[in-house]
Amino acid sequence: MEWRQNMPLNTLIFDVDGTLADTERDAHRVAFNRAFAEMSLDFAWDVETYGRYLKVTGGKERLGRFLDDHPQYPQLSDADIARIHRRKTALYVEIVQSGAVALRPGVARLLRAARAAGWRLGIATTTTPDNVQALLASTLGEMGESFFHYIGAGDIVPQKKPAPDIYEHVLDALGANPEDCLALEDSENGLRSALAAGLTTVVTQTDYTRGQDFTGAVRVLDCLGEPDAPARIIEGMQRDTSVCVGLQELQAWWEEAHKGKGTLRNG
Ligand code: XBP
Ligand code: MG
Repeated sequence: MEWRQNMPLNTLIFDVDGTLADTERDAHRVAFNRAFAEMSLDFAWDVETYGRYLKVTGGKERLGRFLDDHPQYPQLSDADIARIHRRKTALYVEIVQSGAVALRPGVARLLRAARAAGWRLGIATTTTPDNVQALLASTLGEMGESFFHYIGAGDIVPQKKPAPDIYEHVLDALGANPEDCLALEDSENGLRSALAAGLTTVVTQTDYTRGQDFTGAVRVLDCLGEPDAPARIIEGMQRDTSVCVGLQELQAWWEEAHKGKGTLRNG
């Protein structure tokens, strides 16, 4: 489309877990284990086990898969899993409200810059809406949610990441064309979801997602960085250079991707 060619990037869509904040190991995992203990379930997830089950997106789905793989434990109905998961959500919210979870480096800076520049902001996440609300309030203040024009979360779509559903849903709600947007993700499942929805994607990896296949991302970084503690580009053009990711960098990478340059290829 000719008219689109000179249109700048104007919309960012953020993943939550792993991208806005490093929530999995010390918040979600801990909340699951507390719920399991309260319900007298005879198992707990250590850091390594939880990391393996992160390939299953969605807390209820994750627990279901774990039980499928461990027939020695009592098999729970979907209703039981949903009940345990509701309790896990309440415990997660308590952890977040205690102030135990911070935004990753550069996230608040980038959100503020995007807002000041009039860009649209969205969230596309697999996690439960209550979790997102609690995280935004505890890290950005009571008005945290107002940074975002639309928040798409959890069971609002039939298929979780790596299916494109949640990104397609958020694009639809924002009335945005994928070509005008950029997604920020931390995981292979998230990247697959964003790419399948047609989005240029930047990955900020975590300890849990390091080493995953990020083919198709326009850049993979260790974080977004701050002026006094820049991020490192791990994969993609300018590899091994330091950068503090701002709107200019995102704009330049997005343009590269649109010109068919810059995205990681297999091998
Ligand atoms: C991460 C997930 C979620 C969380 C747990 O979502 O897959 O399942 O691990 O949250 P994303 P729930 O990276 O898309 O933010 O227990 O509420 O599912
Ligand atoms: Mg994630």
